[in-house]
Amino acid sequence: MAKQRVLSGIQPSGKLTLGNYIGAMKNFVALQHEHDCFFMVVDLHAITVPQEPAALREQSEAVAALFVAAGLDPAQASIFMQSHVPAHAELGWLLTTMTYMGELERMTQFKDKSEGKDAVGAGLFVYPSLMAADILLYNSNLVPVGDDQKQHLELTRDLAGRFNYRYGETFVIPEPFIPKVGARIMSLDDGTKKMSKSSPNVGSFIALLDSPDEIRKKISRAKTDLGREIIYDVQNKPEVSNLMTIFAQCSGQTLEQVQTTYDGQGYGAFKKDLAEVVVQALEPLQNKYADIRSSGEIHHILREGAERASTVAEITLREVKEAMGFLPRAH
Ligand code: ATP
Ligand code: LTN
Repeated sequence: MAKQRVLSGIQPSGKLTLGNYIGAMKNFVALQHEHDCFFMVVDLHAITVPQEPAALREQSEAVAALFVAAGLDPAQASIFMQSHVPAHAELGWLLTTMTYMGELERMTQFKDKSEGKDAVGAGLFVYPSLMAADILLYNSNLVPVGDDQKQHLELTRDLAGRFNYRYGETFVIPEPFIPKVGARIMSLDDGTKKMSKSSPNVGSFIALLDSPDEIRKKISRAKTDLGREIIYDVQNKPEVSNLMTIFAQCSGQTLEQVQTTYDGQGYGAFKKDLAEVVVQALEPLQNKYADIRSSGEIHHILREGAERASTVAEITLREVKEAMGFLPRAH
């Protein structure tokens, strides 16, 4: 049987966080051996909010290098920049014309990111149609993402179904692949908000490239709930539950094991151990990252990835345009 196709993307809109790693990248790495994988740096998505050109360039290369540092093998998975494959922008437009305003108005990511701002780019609004294009171009079966992307995946499925209904069977309907534990790592300063790389408070997230001392400082200052028990109870103890999730994901233990170990102990001892667990989990990734950046090999990896991705994407785009009635260009 043919391998299932897996695709996902991460925005180069800031420094990648432990949330990106636990919610998404860890699964990219786990899926690469048994599946036909495409992982991209979604730079066209990042510009839906203003980006400074030099920062965008640096963060794009950094995210690609982090993919490899986290354990993605370019021989197994195609790693590429979204903007290197023009078919994304083109299918994005075609699908935008089929997306209803009402659907986009319901997207919570748009509501969150536009709230309180008076100049919001139209790209932020139509962003989910571009994400649908990213996924559908590759006939992806599985899309590993964190919990916050569920709604965008639902829209992608609806658009694929709508297209197939109007123009004939063209797209595969993708399934989200969301981890059971760690699908929504919370902010260190507010256990009810998602840890976000674009937060103005750097103390609210752990960046994958934070130094051991920064990690220790951020965890010691992380907000904790009232009381002193280490209990997993998301309703009543969101902050501690989040720290326990991070502990479990970085140590390979279950939440039950973490709770048993710290039964009867206070926050101080727990946080101290948690910092060391996170430092140790990130150490190999950080070392590998430094090697990859200094070798410059990422450019070669991205070139090969874009070639493989373009081959697949162009075939789908041609089929889509033909199905919709575009006049083919004569050779
Ligand atoms: P921002 O926080 O700046 O809005 P983001 O990190 O949510 O950006 P991406 O970089 O595109 O956006 O996210 C990449 C992947 O990481 C997505 O699959 C997303 O669901 C996942 N992810 C992001 N934040 C978290 C989190 N706090 N917990 C779990 N998964 C997350
Ligand atoms: N919308 C996602 C990033 C993203 C993506 C994708 C994820 C863009 N295209 C395709 C999976 C598949 C986000 O904001 N995290």
